[in-house]
Amino acid sequence: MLPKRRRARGSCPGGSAAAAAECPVRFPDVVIHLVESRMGRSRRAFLTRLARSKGFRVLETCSSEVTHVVMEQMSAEEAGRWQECWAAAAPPGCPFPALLDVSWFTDSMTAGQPVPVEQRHRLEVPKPKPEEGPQGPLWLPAYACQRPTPLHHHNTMLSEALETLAEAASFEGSEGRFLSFRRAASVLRALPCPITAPSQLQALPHFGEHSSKVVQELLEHGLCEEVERVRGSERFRTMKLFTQVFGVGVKTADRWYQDGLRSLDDLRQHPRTLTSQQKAGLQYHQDLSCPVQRPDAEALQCLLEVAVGQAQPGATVTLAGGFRRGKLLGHDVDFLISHPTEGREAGLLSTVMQSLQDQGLVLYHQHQPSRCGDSRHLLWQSHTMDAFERSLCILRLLQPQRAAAGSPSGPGPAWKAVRVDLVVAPSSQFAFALLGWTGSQLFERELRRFSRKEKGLWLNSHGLFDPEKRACLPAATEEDIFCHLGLRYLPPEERNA
Ligand code: DCP
Ligand code: MG
Repeated sequence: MLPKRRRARGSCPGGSAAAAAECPVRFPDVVIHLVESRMGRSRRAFLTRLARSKGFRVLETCSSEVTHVVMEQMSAEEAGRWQECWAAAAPPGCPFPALLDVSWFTDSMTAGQPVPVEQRHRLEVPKPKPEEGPQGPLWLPAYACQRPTPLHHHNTMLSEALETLAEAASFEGSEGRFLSFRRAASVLRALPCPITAPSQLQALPHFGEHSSKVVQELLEHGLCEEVERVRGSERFRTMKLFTQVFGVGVKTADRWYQDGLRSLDDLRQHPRTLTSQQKAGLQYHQDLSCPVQRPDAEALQCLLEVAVGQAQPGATVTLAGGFRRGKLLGHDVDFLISHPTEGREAGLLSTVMQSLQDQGLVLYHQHQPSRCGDSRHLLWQSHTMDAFERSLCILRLLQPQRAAAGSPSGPGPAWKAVRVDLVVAPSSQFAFALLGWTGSQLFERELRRFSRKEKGLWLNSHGLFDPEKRACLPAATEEDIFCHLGLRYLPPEERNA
């Protein structure tokens, strides 16, 4: 038998984790995943290194490649729930991996090779009883791109609390805390049922002590003191107000806050150097702070299609961002403009903007020229911003129904200001641009992290690069990209991470 607990450091026969990971794979048909729940993190790390040092392939995350899932001290019910969650997230038609007790693992380590799976190694998994709600630990894959996240979910109050803490952390420039809370909130959004007991969190990824404590407090008292304190604080409220202004990021908002500014009137009255974008953001703030509605997005698409079609016949306008994910409200509307013939998209945007200006529809716009050169070079650059030509606009959207007499909301202005992003993508990069601009932001981030860490591939809105082969992987559709990454395809409505 293997020692139950040993110090992770120095205990691996293969030396360091890096050294063990470099051991050649001797049994390519066997891919092991060790379930951390119950086993514990350090023991799992030890067993992973041990297996790798003996030439076994062990994956940190349970992908469709895994053939043997090894669990320790999990009850049959827990293993059953794990299997249900796995089935919900796995690609259709993907065979179930064998669910095995750690005894199969220890027998294999002793033998120095995978031993045949016998009945005694298999975990008995009870048939699910649909009338019983889950009470024990739930399980989900670690990366948001490995699991569907619908728009409407079962844990809104809990996820909103964690998102508040994530936002507050981002206001303090604490990237690590921001991501921890944001990832935990995203896990809650993806769960197939409401959380009703803290014990259900035990096996979920990204639930550290702090996030678990917040959820526990909410379940027990209906309120979390820390979250309430943050929401009521002057700092949080002011930072939220300022960062919602078009063109204002966390750093600028923080500087204003440190200067003692607290309201938009303070900004307007205080003599200071606002960028032209921020001036426009303040000028139209009242309209821009009201969410854009789906019919507005559809109306904008119609008028853009006309302008784009006139500028270059055959050119396309595709709705991206939150509205493509099925949201009914958004803070802006994101469109991709392209043409099936590569190169014909060049020059299109300035003609379209001129046409919109001639119609009196442009309240503000900032043009950013394309910084695309060699697309392979683009894959080496920072992940945060792509290099497509774009126009960040505030458009005047006509609202005939509001001006009409007898409108239920009474007479109102005949137009409203709406934030619109127009992005031009050449057809060879269109699938990557569409995937990158559909979001959600966390989904994109997780997809890139998954590509890099799990597949060794670099993904951004321009392409997918294999640094070993020094080659770009072509994709005509989003499905092609998921396929390159070995992921089950998730339609936009399931990317609301
Ligand atoms: N995007 C990204 N990283 C950024 C900005 C954007 O990955 N730093 C991608 C993902 C977003 C999409 O572009 O979903 C559009 O950005 P938005 O900020 O408009 O986000 P959404 O459209 O998702 O939300 P909203 O409804 O608030 O507009
Ligand atoms: Mg958007």
